Amino acid sequence: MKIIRFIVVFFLTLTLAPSLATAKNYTIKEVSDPTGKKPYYFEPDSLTIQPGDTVIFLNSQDDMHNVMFDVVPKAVDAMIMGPDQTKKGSTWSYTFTVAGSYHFHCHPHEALGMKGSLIVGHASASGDTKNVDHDGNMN
Ligand SMILES: [Cu+2]
Repeated sequence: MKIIRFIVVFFLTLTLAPSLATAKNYTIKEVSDPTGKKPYYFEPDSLTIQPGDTVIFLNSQDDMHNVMFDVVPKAVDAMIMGPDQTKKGSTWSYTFTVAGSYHFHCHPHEALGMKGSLIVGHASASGDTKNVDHDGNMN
């Protein structure tokens, strides 16, 4: 009987351990520094995570930021966009399940260079991403 219990525990561990061990949370700060070299930016502005991980976008000041993904892997079927974040400490989080390359920006500060990129699992091969416009159209 001991050997059967060992076998059951062994296979349960193999089955459950990866999903329990791998899901992580990452934080990307939305930073305003109007007198600095870079007035508005994401920190970090590039990040590699694994499928199932969550990214928390954290507003670092009482200023208006948001997050919209304008390049996503082709398998993503819905627009990925957070609400306006106006208060220091406000967060918006998203769990990424589709592997590939992503680009995002903040609407109010896009022209000022507030952009970032994300790799989920592995970078997309050439031609495996699509663009998303501000109306949610994908091409
Ligand atoms: Cu911004």
